[in-house]
Amino acid sequence: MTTLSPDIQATLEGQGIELPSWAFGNSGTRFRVWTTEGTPRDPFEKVADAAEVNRVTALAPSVALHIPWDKVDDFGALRRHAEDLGVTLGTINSNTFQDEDYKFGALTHEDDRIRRKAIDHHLECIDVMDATGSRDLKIWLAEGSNYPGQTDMRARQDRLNDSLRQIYARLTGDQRLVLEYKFFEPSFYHTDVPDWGTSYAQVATLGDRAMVCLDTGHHAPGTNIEFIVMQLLRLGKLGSFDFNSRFYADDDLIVGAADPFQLFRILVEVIRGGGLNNPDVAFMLDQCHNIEAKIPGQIRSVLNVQEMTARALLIDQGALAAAQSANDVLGAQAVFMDAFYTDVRPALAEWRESRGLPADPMAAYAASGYQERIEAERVGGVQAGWGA
Ligand code: AOS
Ligand code: ZN
Ligand code: ZN
Repeated sequence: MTTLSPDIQATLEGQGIELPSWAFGNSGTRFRVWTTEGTPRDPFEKVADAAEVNRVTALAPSVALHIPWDKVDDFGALRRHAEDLGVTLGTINSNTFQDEDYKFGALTHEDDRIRRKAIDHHLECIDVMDATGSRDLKIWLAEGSNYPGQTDMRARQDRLNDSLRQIYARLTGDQRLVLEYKFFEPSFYHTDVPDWGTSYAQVATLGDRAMVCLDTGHHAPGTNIEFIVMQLLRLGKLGSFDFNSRFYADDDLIVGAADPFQLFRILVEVIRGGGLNNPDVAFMLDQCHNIEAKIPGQIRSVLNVQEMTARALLIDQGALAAAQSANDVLGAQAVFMDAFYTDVRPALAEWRESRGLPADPMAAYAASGYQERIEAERVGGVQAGWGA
């Protein structure tokens, strides 16, 4: 059996993956939102479910919130509730995609009233961050256009920059702004932040506490995502990941399910570029569990990240560097693939047990009775956000 060296164990011990509150709500596609028994009825129950993932894995110490989906009267109470359950409240995600006013843009809108409203929403999100103790404000913008000639793309970049500057100016202490890019959807001709270059160009004008968020589902098929990871880490501008996997578009499926090798390659660059415990980078999931059980779906997801991280840490870096310097193409590739093909699951199970955790977190959750309890207790759970 493969063993994990004390160095690898120490690195893995520091690993933390933030869970999205919306992963615990009902979700679906534009055709149908499916319901699941036991779905949380409010943000307190979403946080409780996230804490359950952490209880059996010790891998998920924080929960990201989405405003207004997770709006509560007393964010201090939500924070205490999270802390009582052994987790913290993490990234605050803004929402400018469900209001009629934003049909033609929000932070880029030509109409000052609407742009002001969108900026104010972000300022409110920072108020929430003050109450929750969150570090990051994550901005994903659903704006753009559907037809060539429809809009002045350049003027929109200028308005976006002005809006972001106003939001950035409200941050205090170690708070940060992370700007997520996506090359399509809901707009199909252009989006205002389509790629890492645009996100970088925008945040670079703001200051050190403005960073890029990379969602693994937001690239054209065939894109070398690990190259982007490398470049952003090299530039000191990778602020966060939204991990998920995709077959076709922004599928938001379980990370590592569609292409485990891509996840491995990304984690190799994370390790190369400053390490897994790099304080600049927040590792988050951005997933929805349309048809599978939600809490086990999140457990499976964080375990997938842990397994691929362990494999990436197993690369014989000395042998790889030697092969690379010698331009030994096949030798270098063999070293790389040896690590990828190593089954680390038995070693991870043993290591978990040595730390007082369940060897098999999926089985431990299934045996815990938690699922049966929430199915009995919760009636009328809410969907992840759409229409909520
Ligand atoms: C949208 O495609 C993005 O991935 C965002 O991160 C979004 O806010 C999140 O998926 C919740 O809807
Ligand atoms: Zn995302
Ligand atoms: Zn997305």
